Amino acid sequence: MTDTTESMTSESQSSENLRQYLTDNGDGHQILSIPEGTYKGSIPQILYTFELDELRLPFLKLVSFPDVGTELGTLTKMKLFEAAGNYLHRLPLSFAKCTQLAYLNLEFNHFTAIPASIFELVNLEVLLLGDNEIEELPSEIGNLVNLRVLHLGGNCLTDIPDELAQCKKIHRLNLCGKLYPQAGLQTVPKGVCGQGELIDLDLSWQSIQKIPDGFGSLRKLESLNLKGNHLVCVSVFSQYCKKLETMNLTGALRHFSMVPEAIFMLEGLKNLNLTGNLFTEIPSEVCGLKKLKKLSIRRNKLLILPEELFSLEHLVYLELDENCLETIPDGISKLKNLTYLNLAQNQMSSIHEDICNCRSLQNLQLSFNKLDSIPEKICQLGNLRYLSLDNNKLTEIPLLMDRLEHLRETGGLYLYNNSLKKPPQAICNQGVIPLFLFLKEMRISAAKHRRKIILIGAVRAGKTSLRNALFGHSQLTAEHERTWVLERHLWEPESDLRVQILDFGGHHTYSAAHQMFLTPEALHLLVFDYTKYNRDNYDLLIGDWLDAIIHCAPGATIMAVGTHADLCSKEDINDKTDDIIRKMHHEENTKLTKLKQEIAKIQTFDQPEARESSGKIRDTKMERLQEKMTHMQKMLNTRSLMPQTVYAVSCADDLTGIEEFQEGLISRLKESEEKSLPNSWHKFISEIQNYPEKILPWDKALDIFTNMSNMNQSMISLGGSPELSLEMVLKYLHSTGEIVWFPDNNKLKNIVFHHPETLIEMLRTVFRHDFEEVVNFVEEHGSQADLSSARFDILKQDFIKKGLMAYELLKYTLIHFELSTDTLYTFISLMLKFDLCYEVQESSSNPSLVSSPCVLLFPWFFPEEVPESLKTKWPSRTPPNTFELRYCLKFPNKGPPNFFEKISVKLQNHVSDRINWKSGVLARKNLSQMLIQRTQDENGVLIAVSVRGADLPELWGLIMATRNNFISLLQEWPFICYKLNLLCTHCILQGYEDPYQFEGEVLQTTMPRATYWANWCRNYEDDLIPACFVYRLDPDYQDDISRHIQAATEFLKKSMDAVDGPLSLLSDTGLMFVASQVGFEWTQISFRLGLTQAQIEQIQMSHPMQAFHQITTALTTWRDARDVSDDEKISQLLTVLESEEIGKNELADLLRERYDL
Ligand SMILES: Nc1nc2c(ncn2[C@@H]2O[C@H](COP(=O)(O)OP(=O)(O)OP(=O)(O)O)[C@@H](O)[C@H]2O)c(=O)[nH]1
Ligand SMILES: [Mg+2]
Repeated sequence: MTDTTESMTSESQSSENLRQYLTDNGDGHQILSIPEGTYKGSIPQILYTFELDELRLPFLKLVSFPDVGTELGTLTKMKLFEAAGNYLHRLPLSFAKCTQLAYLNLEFNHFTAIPASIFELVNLEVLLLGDNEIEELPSEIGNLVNLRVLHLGGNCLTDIPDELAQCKKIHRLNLCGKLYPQAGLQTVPKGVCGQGELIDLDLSWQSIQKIPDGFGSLRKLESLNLKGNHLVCVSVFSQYCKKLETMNLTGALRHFSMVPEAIFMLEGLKNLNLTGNLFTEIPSEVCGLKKLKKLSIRRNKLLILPEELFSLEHLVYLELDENCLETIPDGISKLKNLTYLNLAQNQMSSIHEDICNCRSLQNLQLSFNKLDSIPEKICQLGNLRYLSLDNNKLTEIPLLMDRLEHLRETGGLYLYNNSLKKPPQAICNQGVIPLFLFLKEMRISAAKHRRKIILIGAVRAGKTSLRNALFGHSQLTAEHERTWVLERHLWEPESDLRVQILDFGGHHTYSAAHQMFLTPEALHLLVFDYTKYNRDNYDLLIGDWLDAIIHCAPGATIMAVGTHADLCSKEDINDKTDDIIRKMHHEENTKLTKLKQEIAKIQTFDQPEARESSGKIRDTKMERLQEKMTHMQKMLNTRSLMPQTVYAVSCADDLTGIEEFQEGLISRLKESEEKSLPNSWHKFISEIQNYPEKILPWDKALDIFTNMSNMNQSMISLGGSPELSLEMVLKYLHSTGEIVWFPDNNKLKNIVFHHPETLIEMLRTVFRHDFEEVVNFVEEHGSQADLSSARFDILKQDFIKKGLMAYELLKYTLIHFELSTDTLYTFISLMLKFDLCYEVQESSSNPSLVSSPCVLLFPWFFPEEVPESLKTKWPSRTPPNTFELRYCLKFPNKGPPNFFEKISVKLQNHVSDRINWKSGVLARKNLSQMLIQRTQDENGVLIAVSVRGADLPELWGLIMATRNNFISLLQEWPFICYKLNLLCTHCILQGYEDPYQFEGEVLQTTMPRATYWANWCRNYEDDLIPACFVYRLDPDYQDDISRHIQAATEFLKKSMDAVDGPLSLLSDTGLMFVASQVGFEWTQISFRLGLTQAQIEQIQMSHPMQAFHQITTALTTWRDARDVSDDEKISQLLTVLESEEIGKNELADLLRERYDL
């Protein structure tokens, strides 16, 4: 290879090497950017043949440019040249040919003078020459009239030529001096003062003492750095620099002992750095800096801080380290936006608790002080990511420190070089994670107060948001986030207070499950939404929930909390609060009075005189009364005190009222006696919590209890025997919410929910609104539950549509819990105990369930719609030869919670063949039928119970059984207002619209002797009615029962006969009979009878889809509108029926025969 070819090859190779750094930004703009350190000292000459827009050659140790020779070749077309961090000290003259150059960066090189060629580059906009050794700025700088950014900082300039003022476009100018030797500018040069467009000026590390008047031209200045100067006068700033936002005066004010006031007049200032001066105090005028975000006063001699400092509400960053502060004044919590606070290296021996309210703090530096303690509440600073407390004199730290979750993530907790004993310094030195584990353990054993809080109230009341607020942060739940059954959270507001919070979902379907968890020992927070409250919905939002608490947890502590205070005016809140308190107390007083009256009433009954006349019946009655009285006396003795106040809070960002509420809450929680846990009990909790199964059988719990190695004998025999001692322990743990255990009977006692979440999860699995979508068949689980896919589908439909849950489906649904058969049955017993469901004894009406070992009915899942078959199974008129008895229970408001569902449950004992829907049950006993329906209107809730059949004693039996169920259920709510009426059977059988209503007491009274007929119906006093329509027919007490039945049968016959007279064709029943015989041709008939088309359409619209109703209405409308004699009406009807178009001759004949026409 010849020399030439060799050199050609190496040329093309180096060209290739260079080209790999070439990029084209798409629009033909060529950029060559050689990475730092790629070439050392020189670049291949081939570079000068490139045509580039941008050339970047940073930190390549270049000594000269171009490398060899003086020409730049085609490079002269470049617009940007950057060669920072090389060893350049000159540029070739030919550089002046780069006339298109707009950006030139030669920082960190070795220039001692600015190359002359640069002054020819009149298109330069950015010239960066910082950190060279330039000593002079020639007057030619004035040629560069397009300059916008000029950086000459870090050189050794002693003067700036006036010509600089010709560069009128400069907005960033850096003329900072060198730290060593301290340099040159004694004043702000004229050339600088003339820069009217200047926004950012750096004059740091010069020797400026005075600011000249000319400075006033810098009206656009936003940032000024005067660090390291020796100012003696600063008044001029506030006069001119109205736009100043950032000012650095580090070390520049050492001639002042106090921060000069003029600075505080810079109202627009956002960043101020006063570090490294000798200030001993900050004047109160600091409050003038209203927009300040960042303030650094490090390394001064500050002794105290003015309170006014804390009025700077925008402050985010505050550096006060390396001063002589001994304390910080009250009020720092006003700095709501503060994220960084540095107080390290001061003289503080304590810190004000108020700091714990600076909730935004992320970084708090307190090292190198003399702190011997820190406030417990520091643990509220939930946003803290760094907390340095090292090199102090701490002996203990708050036990709740681990609540500062972010410290766990960052590891940013510094505690070394203290004298820590609790926890030991050695543990603290291990790092955040081991320390936090240690703290948690320590707390569990040290907690003196263990309580359960129950958050209860209507759906969307704000319970979950309130819980979040208690945990120290506003976190409003989203619109769709509903609590599902319930959630449990551990809340430790103070280290010796351990609170389990149960947050209930307010949805109706879940409320049935609540009673499992309400206990008298718990503190109940009744939550409602102030914006939703009005005078008419007291019961819905408050009253009903109070009743539920008082019912399930008599004597419990109750506090009332209204949320959404941020959306209400003060007056509104006050008005509503007054109303609520008044109603709560009024209702409670009424109940108390009623209770006392009832007790007094029973006591008079109980007098010896009253006893004397007693027979057998009376004895039973007395017994019942006694029972009732005991119950009522117990109620009287265990009243919960009604809240005296309502806490109005906002859980939104402002968290108004939360602190006050929290204080009130904590003090209520601590009111109960201290219950610290004996060490061995604490060990027991840990042991059972480690038990790996989901449910802990009693036997196993007993095993653990008796075999604990360090359980001392006295503890085991505390209650007399290990079993009794264990019961004591478990009961206690249940009351604190740590476990769930129902010792009421031997069956339930068998399972301990050592993780209450398991029970919650199990309930959730069954009580889910999305059961249909979520629970699907999986072969593997199916075989474990003995369930085929086809059968699964059937059972699932039964559950979704009818609320019937077969044992196999329940087992399948709960398969993940791996429950033993016994445990599953115990869980069923538990649900039965709390009326969450009931067992269907006889499933013959549903052949698909016949083979199931047990079938449960969940009234909460009954279908909403009234079944289609009701109309035929229970026609609105009592059928012929049938008796009907009916009574109604009216509640002026809603009635007790879940009352209808419970009634539905109890009904199971008396009837079979049920059809259920949400507001009704149709059932059968032998040949008697029963219908119970719930309706609700503005007057309240009405529950109507009707029975139909031919066997009057059986009908009375059903009436009395259900009525007794009602009454015994209602005993649980002795204050509930209700009215029970028996409806007049005579009116019902006659089809009268508004049957007469007898007082409910008639059901308790025995029949007057030998009275078979009487005129007791006040609506029809002329009518004699059978006595057994009003008084119950009780075979036990009626020796002449057959005569009563005879009277009733006679009545039935008579009323049937009464129908069959000529005129009775025109009665409602008569016309109903006609209607039953007429079909779609009814409109024709009506038309011929004289009804207009409009009337017919109106009737159709008023009774859509109800043909029978439509026809009957049409016929009665005809009857009532015609002003002719009844005979004429009858004859008109017959004529129409027999007309050619209608041709209902057979019907006409039938009517003639039946009504004797
Ligand atoms: N503005 C405002 N909104 C709130 C406040 N408290 C709750 N909310 C909102 O009200 C709605 C209901 O709040 P939740 O906390 O979920 O209510 P809940 O009682 O837990 O509801 P359930 O769990 O469904 O019974 C949510 O949209 C919240 O964001 C409050 O104090 N102020
Ligand atoms: Mg909730």
